[in-house]
Amino acid sequence: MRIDVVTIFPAYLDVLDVSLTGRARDSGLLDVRVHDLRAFTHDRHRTVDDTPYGGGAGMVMKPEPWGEALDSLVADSPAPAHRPTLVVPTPSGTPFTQAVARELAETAHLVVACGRYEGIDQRVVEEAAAAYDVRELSLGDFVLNGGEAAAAAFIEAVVRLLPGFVGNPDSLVEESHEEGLLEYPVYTKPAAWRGRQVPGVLLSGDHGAIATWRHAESVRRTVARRPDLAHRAARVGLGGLDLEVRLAARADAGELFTLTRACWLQELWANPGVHVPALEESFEEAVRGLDDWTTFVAVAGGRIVGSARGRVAGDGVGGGAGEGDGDDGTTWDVGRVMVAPDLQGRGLGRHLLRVVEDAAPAEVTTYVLWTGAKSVDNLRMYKKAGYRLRGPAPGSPGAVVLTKPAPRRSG
Ligand code: 6GU
Repeated sequence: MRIDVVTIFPAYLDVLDVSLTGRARDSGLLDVRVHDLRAFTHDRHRTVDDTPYGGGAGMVMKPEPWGEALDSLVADSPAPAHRPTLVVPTPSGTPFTQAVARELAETAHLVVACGRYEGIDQRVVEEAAAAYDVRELSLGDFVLNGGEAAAAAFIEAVVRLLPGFVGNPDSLVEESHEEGLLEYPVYTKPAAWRGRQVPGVLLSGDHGAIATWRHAESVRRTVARRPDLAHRAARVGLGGLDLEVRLAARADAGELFTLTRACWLQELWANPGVHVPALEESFEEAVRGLDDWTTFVAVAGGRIVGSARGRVAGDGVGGGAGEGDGDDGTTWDVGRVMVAPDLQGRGLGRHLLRVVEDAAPAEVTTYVLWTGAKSVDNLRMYKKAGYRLRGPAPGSPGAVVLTKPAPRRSG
């Protein structure tokens, strides 16, 4: 792969000579050339900027040196049959993601145009589109003084994906963002350090248990740190349904409210006389519930067809579900495991239950939920999922409390 970087600070890109990028250069996998934009000026002061039309603060990079620089790099392209890709780092660009890095790693010739000041005259980008695939890309929601640091980051992310670059290709697959989840925490020897133990499951030699633990940790981290990523949750196929399970957003409140009514009215119809507190909930309370609980929804065919929610006992008004549930963070209240009446019996409730259990924080030792004492189908499903009857639900005649030990996640 050939990468040309154009900048007014060529020395800034000296970092590309060291570390892994440097090794890729030495091995011939990568040919990086850094060019000084001022070499494409013709005035005595080697001017690259001027005042903005329309007024405003700062200076704008002039189009002429950029035009000449980009023309010369097209003419010198190592793969003239293909359009090179022009990357323009800018805080107003589209987000640079692992998916973008993978696309860029497929191209034979990348040119990176590092702007300084308030940016580059927009006509440069428009004009370049005749010869280049142009990508205006941002590193994130913050502002750098120029594109050089971003260019170094883009290049490192792309180059490590080149075939033959990293010794162990597995280490590329399992990383943060490759599956839309953050990476699980990692540990090495010693097993005990300053009184801190490596999570026991990692020492067990049980590869299935280790994989389960790591996936649960990834989900938990993603939900806690990057709810925006958790929204893009996994697609699952269940009983012929093409489903997406994701975190609920406030915009889901109305549909979720309706689903709750549909499910609980059905329950009432099947078990006349059962007390169903969820039917008395106002829409306002339902919206507040979205703030107080970690709520997941299952979407199929554009409609919300199921949900489940969880929270640490004592986090919200009303506290834990059962007697003796402390507010010490070790109990995860599970609630509202619901499946649209027409889609019950396909394992969707069981799946949602697993998703919401997996979202519990590491300190949780017990899952707790309530259901109607006469809700036979619910009781069967919960028992199959490992829940055991603990007794009548305090203050709610006709309801029972079920608990299940959470898998050990640390210590
Ligand atoms: Cl790509 N460039 C600049 N100048 N600032 C940024 C950025 C890029 N990404 C985030 N901030």
